[in-house]
Amino acid sequence: MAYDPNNIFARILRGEIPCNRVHETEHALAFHDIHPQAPVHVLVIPKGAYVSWDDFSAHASDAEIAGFVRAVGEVARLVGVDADGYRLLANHGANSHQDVPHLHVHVTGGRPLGPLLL
Ligand code: D5M
Repeated sequence: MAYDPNNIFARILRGEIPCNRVHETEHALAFHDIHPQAPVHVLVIPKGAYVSWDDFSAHASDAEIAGFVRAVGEVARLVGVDADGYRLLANHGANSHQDVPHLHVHVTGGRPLGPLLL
């Protein structure tokens, strides 16, 4: 899938649309999900133009990948879910019901989440 430079997260990265920011680094931006499904529901996105985890892992530099992965861990600590546990989820493509075509990792927690429902 080609990257759409006007997807909503690209527009957030360009500052055209506001977000409720949690964390920002050289390689990543994190903000609260607009439709939270748990007491903590934060999205972490890379700053580069990658559609999905598949695209990112194939094409991003090692520095971007390391920076992004670190940022996810930092977000979990910043929002206070590291001690009790949290779930990471990234949707890829049509079968996963990926809505926004810019890679994002959902960080959810703040309550027992139960087993992963497929
Ligand atoms: O999840 C896409 C997620 O993106 C979904 O949980 C809603 C969220 N979303 C959509 N627009 C916004 C804005 N503007 N701010 C914050 N969160 C947003 P997916 O994995 O693609 O199904």
